[in-house]
Amino acid sequence: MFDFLSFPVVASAHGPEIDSMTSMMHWAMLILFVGWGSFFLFTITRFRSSKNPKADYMGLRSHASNFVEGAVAVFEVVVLVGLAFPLWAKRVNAFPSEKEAVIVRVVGEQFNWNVHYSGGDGVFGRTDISLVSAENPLGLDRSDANAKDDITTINQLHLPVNKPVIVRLSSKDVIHSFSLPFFRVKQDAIPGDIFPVWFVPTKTTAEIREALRYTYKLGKTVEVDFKSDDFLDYLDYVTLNDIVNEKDGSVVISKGTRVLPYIKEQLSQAVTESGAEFNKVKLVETPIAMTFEKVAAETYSAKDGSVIANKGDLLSDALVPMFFENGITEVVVGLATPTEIACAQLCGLGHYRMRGTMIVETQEEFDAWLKSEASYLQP
Ligand SMILES: [Cu+2]
Repeated sequence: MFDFLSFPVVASAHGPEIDSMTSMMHWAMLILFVGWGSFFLFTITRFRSSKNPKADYMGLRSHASNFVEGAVAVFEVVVLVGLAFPLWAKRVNAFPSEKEAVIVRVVGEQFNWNVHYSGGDGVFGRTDISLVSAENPLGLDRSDANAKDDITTINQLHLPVNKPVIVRLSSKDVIHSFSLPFFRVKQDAIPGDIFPVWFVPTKTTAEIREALRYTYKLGKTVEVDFKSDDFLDYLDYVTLNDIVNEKDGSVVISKGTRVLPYIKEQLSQAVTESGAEFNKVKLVETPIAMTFEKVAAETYSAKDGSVIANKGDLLSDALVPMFFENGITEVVVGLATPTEIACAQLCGLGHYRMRGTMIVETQEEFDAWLKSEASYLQP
């Protein structure tokens, strides 16, 4: 069932329990589906009009169906009381002690996640709705003694691995939902209320990236003449040589550029402005997913030993000609930010871009990040 449902990598302490619960629920629903489906088929066959031309006003005489219904009800009570309630109670009651946990406030708004750390003193500073502005989205009162060392970010949540986290969740405007798929966390953020959520991340972002590696292949190459060929047929391609205006030798489109509609516009503009003529351009088929928000999962070097991309470097279309020229046609990549905060409530027109970056790192890396953030605070 796990494979069939293709759960994402699990990266929190309570995650496996949620997964087995989800899996069990699917088995239970499958049993109910097959059971009720068979019952339905049985009744429409057994009581079809050709065999029962006249309605029987007495109805059923046996009590078998009562037992079936009773059994289904008992089964559902067992699933709820025996499995679902205890697991849920564990999630909402067994909170870690605040001394051991990292406590962070997260406030959703259209369309950002505002993150608030209490800083060195461990006490959150005063916030006031009248202080909310574009520069101070949390309305933090910096004149309050407890607020002086507080760290706030927009869409940047850093957490240490293997340490309990308590997120105090709220919203400024509409209902959002704080969703961390790898950590099996999802909680609605409701304006005017604060909901605590807790979990223990057990994998770092780097480990999750390592667990999710994708291989992309460069495809066929084609030579295209801008004058006669329609560029829009080549949206999956990247240029392998510059497109040069042959009249004055200027480069209009440099190599390593994805063939997107704006290229056509740029070229047509050059034609109308100066009657430009262009050389033919060689293109290589390159999946968009290969270079979109991806990092190299291995180090790739050119034939002369120089590095094209180090492991962990962000990939771009500009690197594609270098891969191609050095005979690298298969590139293993990782997601640049596999761990994101997603908003799982349709919260408005900009809902799709309500993504926060979440970085789970070692305690040392986390401390270093807090320190570097604190260095921006004015004394
Ligand atoms: Cu939202």
